Amino acid sequence: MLLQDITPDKINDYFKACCYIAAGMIYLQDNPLLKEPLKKEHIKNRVLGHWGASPGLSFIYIHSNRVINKYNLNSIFIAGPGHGAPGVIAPVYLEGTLSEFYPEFSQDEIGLKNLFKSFSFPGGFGSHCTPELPGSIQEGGELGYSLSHSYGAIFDNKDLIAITVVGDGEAETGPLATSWHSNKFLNPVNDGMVLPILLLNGYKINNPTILSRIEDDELISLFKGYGYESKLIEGEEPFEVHEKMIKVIDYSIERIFSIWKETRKNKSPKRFNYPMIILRIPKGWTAPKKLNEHFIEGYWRAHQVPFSDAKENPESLKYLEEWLLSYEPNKLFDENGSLREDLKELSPKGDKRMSTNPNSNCELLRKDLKLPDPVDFSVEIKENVKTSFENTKPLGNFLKEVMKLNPENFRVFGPDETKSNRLDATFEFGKTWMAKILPEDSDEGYLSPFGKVMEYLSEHTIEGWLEGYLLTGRHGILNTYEGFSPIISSMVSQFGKWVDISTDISWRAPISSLNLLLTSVVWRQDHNGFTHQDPGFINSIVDKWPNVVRVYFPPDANTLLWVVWHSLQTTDRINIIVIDKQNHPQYLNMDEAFKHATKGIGIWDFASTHLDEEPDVVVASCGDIPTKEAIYAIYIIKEKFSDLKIRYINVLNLFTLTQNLEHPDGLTDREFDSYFTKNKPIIFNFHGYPWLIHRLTYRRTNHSNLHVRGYRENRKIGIDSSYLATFLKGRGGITTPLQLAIMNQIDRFSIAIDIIERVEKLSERGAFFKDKLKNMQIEALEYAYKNGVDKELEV
Ligand SMILES: Cc1ncc(C[n+]2csc(CCOP(=O)(O)OP(=O)(O)O)c2C)c(N)n1
Ligand SMILES: [Mg+2]
Repeated sequence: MLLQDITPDKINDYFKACCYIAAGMIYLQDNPLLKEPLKKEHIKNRVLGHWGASPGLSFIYIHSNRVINKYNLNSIFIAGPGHGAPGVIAPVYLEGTLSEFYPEFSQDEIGLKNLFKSFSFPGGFGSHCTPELPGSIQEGGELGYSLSHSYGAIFDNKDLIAITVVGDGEAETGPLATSWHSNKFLNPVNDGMVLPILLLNGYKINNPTILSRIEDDELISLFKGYGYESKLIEGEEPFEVHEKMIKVIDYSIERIFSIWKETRKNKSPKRFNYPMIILRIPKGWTAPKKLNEHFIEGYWRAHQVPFSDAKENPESLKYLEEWLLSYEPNKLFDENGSLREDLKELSPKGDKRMSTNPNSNCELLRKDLKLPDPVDFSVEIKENVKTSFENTKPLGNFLKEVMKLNPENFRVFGPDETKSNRLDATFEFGKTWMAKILPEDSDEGYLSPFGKVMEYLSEHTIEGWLEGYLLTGRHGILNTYEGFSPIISSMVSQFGKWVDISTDISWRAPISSLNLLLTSVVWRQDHNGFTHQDPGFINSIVDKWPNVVRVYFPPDANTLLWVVWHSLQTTDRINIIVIDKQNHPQYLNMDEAFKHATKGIGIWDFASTHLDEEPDVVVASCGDIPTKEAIYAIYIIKEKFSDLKIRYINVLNLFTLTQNLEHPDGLTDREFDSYFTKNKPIIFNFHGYPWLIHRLTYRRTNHSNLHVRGYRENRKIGIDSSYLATFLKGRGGITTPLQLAIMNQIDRFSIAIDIIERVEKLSERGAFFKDKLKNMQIEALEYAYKNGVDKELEV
């Protein structure tokens, strides 16, 4: 078909076909073409779905198809209001993709019937743009991430245009609000483009939206301030809106081309007011205006299912039938239920369809990373335990090399702490920045349109960017302060759900794993204090999808290198890596570190005694700082009680603690018993909240002898009546590292005291020494309060 033949008439017929299918999916289980009068048995037993967003989504999809054909675009479609899935599923079906992926949804009456029935039905399509929907890279279940996902998708993706529908309700969320500024990181020379389309349908579930109730000039000014040249289209009469949309979307695409032309010719990046469309149409457009006294079209009542009682109420059934017939299905589909031939021409063909664009299923695009040898970045362990190093520093050098080897498909993301987290070696490739640059900016790490480290103080936005980057076939790592990682906990959870479902879908290609480095940890918030102490992120993630989640606590710099090296090679996972950035003791050379990282758990000889004998006590730790304290405790104890048989176990892979039936990395009970014994006391020094270790191990044979120390929010439980109570002043403020450890009883003295108390043969014999340990604690605290720093302690 020639482009001039694509008239608003045809577009409107296609739109009607989409609306009919979207409504059919919500209501019908039979009689898909309404060839016979609508009866109650044709209505689903349970009508579910969201009508309100659907027409707007279909409308934008069809107009996107038009410009894909006209300009030969490489585009994907991102539906912010993903709950309007019927509005996306309908055009994806009509362009033939669903039938290719799922033969039961054939292009005929039976296929249509199957599609209608399967929607929001057990085992069928969900009510959002779930991973089962070809072309989707974001479900849109939890609102707020459409724009950050889109920007993530187009960074380093030169020709891609992500057509992104932002719901006007979605736009009220914090994550969406911060993501408009993503354009300050977009370099038109190397990056693709996002075309945001704000779907201003006026309502959320039950309320008007702010953006729909401010004046037009305020709205336009708002987006101008965000760096967009927005064009407002409005109307209720479809033909009129089609005509306006044709003009505005053509303008937007041509503007994108002119930006590309201007900047790419001489590789001269600059910032523009990027095109954006504001589409003010009624919510639930094309539905009946009113039912009895209630408004439907153009009101929040259109959000979900307007005639939800159609099965029981003959009057509603009649209205529903009238509504569905208003789309004239008999004129849109042929006798067999296939879309009219001349309308089929409107959709792009092959991989030009947004539903089969390779970026939305990155098998062909994703390339494994070229990785340097971690050994080249290792710390030399001159003297075990006494060698000290900043744990994350070598990782920075390693990542710098990863960037060098993979300039087009690897990025480092962080809110604003990449330097603070000691990863600033990566700044050699610059920090992405399209806003103003001042001479002094080059002082430490330079800002550049071509930079590869992405820092923006919105944990949500950078997380969204990374997710979008991964979903379109690339790789990355995000570093953040551990204490603020819970900000993105829900987002990571949504991503994990996506990945979990995707791994069950045969046609979905694996994506690179989401790697999160949590550093500046709870135990080292010397100058920030209580507000920066929160190891809770891992609690929110450990209960989820064992096939997806991994949690690593490398004890030192060399193990960290191996953990990251490994994580960057995995797919379809969320790798959480927790380690502090400060100077800490180093334990393992690269060979030992490799073995330890591979096993995930191990007995360390230098910290144990009587290695081939049954131990009197097991001391275990997980996390770099608790490991340091546990090892110091062992050194203190073994010097005093040389006959005591101590086994020290370091847990690097948290999930080794769970049973192998519950997590692929879990130890069998036999292995666990062999490490932790069936009946000896275990003193476990943990990085996070102690209950987590109990939860993971509650079924293990020796659980009743497991005593866990960990972070307790500095609560005084167990301490308030003890000798330490007098020292626990200023809980919310500044603490020295040892003081904080003592307050939570993960310090070397508390662990040594624990050992004495829990080992029967020491409990009485060790009383005097225990007393001395208490004195040492008191001295340490006195020293801290007096001098503001910890006393140098002899190990
Ligand atoms: C973060 C989040 N909060 C609340 C909800 C519940 N919810 C689902 S749809 C919706 C309204 C969305 O309105 P809008 O983005 O304008 O979409 P549309 O009007 O097109 O349906 C809300 C609040 C959600 N899905 N995600
Ligand atoms: Mg809305």
